[in-house]
Amino acid sequence: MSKIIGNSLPSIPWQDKPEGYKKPVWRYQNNPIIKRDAIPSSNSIFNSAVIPYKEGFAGVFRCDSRAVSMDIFAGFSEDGIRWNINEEPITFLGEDPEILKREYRYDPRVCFIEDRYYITWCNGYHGPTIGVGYTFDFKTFYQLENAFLPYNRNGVLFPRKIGGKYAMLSRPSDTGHTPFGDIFYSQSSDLEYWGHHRHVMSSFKGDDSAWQWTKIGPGPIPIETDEGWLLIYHGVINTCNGFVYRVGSAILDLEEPWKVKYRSKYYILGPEEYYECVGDVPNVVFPCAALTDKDTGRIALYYGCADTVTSLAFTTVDELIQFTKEHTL
Ligand code: BMA
Repeated sequence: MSKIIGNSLPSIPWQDKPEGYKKPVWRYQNNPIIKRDAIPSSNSIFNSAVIPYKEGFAGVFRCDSRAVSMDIFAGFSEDGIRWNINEEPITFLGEDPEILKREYRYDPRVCFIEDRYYITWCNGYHGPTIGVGYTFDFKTFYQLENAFLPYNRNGVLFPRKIGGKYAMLSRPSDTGHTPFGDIFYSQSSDLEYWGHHRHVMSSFKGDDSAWQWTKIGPGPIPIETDEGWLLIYHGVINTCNGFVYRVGSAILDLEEPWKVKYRSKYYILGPEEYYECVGDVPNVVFPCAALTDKDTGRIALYYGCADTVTSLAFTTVDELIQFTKEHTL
């Protein structure tokens, strides 16, 4: 039995695995949980992050408007399934107006560290880079310096310091629909200056695991377990019909997370359902958050579908760690 090192969350959204179902991750029956027009201005709501907050849950949602402007919005839920998303985007307070200028914001992650909720996102600053902010209450938000120079996407914090430093995974990119991409690990003493960069893993060039051939990127905040950090990530293959985004799992060393212990050859979730295959960008599943309950080992995974709606899927720490170890590359 593998163990989650973390908090109890008896109110985690949950449905049991359907009888006879063989795969390690199963979908919520009433997907998608957030429709494309859940707020009046939105064209689509996807690639969003949630976290336990007070008696319920809070989240930061990527809502692309009907002008197709990309921004992030706070939202709240009692059960993690039915969400009330603010109709106005997040505005950040901060010391330097240069940093507060908004170009675009997308694909947020939310991570509780020590005493506050940190938000990272893909932030337009003369090209995509990693924006960093924090909040105590999901009402007032403060923005810090961008973590890196452009171009970078998918900044994902670890939920505690490692080796005395804050730690972040990210995926250096280009200005466009990047046709490459590996995951790197960076460290910081103050969440402002990032360095001591380490390579974690590359896309996989080979038909042993071709779904992650073109590029990969970190997904939810890594889950601490007694076997290592359980990393859920996205992997992309380029096809004659464009990119296809799927989800994979890896286990990273607890104290030196740039060392990959196991990495699954098979994807754990791919576009199969109608709402994953059809939308503004077809054939995309893109995970940005996972809730966990240490008592039961349950994991609830939130993922964007076809760049249009948001869905929920379930697994357990046992299922995923066993699957990743059994089918490691
Ligand atoms: C990536 C990001 C994601 C998006 C994906 C598929 O580059 O822009 O937000 O879900 O492409 O379009």
